[in-house]
Amino acid sequence: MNIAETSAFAVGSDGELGALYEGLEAAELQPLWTITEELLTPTPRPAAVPWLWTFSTMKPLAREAIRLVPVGRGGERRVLALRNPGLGGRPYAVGTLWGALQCLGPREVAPAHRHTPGAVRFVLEGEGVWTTVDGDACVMRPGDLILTPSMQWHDHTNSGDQEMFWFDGLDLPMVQAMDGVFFERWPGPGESQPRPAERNASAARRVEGPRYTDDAVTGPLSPQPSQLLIYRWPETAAELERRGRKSDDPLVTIEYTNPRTGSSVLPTMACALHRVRGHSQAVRRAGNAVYVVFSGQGASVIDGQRFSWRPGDMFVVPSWSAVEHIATQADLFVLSDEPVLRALGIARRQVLPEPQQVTGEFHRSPRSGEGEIR
Ligand code: 1HN
Repeated sequence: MNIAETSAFAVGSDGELGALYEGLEAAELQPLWTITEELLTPTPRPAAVPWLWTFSTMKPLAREAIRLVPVGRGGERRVLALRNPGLGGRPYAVGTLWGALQCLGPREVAPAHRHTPGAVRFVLEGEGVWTTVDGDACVMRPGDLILTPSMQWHDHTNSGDQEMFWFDGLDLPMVQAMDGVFFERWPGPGESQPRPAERNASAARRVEGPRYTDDAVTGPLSPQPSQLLIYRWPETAAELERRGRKSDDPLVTIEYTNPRTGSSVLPTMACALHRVRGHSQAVRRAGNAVYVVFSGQGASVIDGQRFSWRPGDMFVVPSWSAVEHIATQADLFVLSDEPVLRALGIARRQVLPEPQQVTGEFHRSPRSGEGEIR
């Protein structure tokens, strides 16, 4: 350690200071005045970078994985994780959220397990799969949102002859950061939960309260996940239509809610749907988000870079990045960690007065596999 640099205000002799720093070093103590990394940044500086994964790249690879790699005990799931290039090889979409494309081939079953991280699934393509969540077989169709709250047993069964593709979002990086990961395999008999007599029980059960709200939920923060596990696309679409007719905003947003509490669907993660029909205002938010394009073509400008997208594409907006969306008509599913920021009392949003200057186009070169800005 360079004593001259660290002792600008020090009053002791070099010998005394040297002994102090040696003592601190030996005691595994680090004085704050020698920490060069900026700890208190004026605004968030996420390590994750804005990024986009196209469905046209992911789907053929997923199909090859279906052909070549069986799903079963060990891997447990056939999942292609969105690995943000800013995160040093960790398999996370952004610092706090896992995002992935999961697929199952005809007649495949992904075995039952449970874990402390909670999950959501947003279905992209195919039919014939149901996810059994604590004994409730939730049938999955495109546009549906299915919840797998923390520590509920879950397995996926493809009973049909189609391949099926869906987006998985988990709070795994957050739970990992809290050193709170627990995981258990289904003890049997069999690898999956018994086939339930009843299907979609959570949706059939009468649950009072609205299933959607405008962006964002203002209800009480709730540690309870939603007991409703399925939010069907036709209901979501009807809600978007209804709210869209009442406003001429280029962006219609609804947040899926826990009908019993009015809070986010899971304690750690919020799910929303953006209907883009024009050019939305640029906004920043504290907290990270993963976007999944459900329908339509368009583009998002993230911190000045333009990301063009089509159905099935997935992209990320790291904390405090400015984002605006442009489309004639498109539906974007959005997963965020905002409930945690709200619980901590540190949620923030800022609407920018002007659209951003576009300084580059995000382009992932298929040959080198490198993302580049053109
Ligand atoms: C998991 O359990 C699933 O159940 C998907 O489908 C993705 C990623 C990390 C850890 C557990 C699933 C997962 C996961």
